[in-house]
Amino acid sequence: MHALLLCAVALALTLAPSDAAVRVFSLRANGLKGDPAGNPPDPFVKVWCGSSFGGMTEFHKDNSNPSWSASFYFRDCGANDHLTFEVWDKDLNFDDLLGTCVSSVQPGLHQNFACSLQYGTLFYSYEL
Ligand SMILES: [Ca+2]
Ligand SMILES: [Ca+2]
Repeated sequence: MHALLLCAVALALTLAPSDAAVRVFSLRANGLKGDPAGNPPDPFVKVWCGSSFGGMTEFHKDNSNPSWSASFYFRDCGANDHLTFEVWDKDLNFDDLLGTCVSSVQPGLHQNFACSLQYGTLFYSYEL
């Protein structure tokens, strides 16, 4: 019984948001550029908070205006750490980097944060 209770408490502590945890969600972009032949890109995004790599979104085929469903949770990332996004075009051999966005994490909920790329705009939301 006690062991079960301890497990439940440990789980609750693990899942509870803390002061140093960042959740990134609602990634989307518009106006992304594909190849010179005019084909749209197959975009996906890689996400970091500080030095922690959070992983990458799914990619969307032939889509200059994607909305990604993936969200990211950084357990040990807090105010003034850098959120970094790399937007990539998936290709057969070598993916192309379409742009990079870096911002400094601030407390609170931030929705539809916009970052201009060379071609197009990346939008994301995050909460600290
Ligand atoms: Ca390409
Ligand atoms: Ca491609």
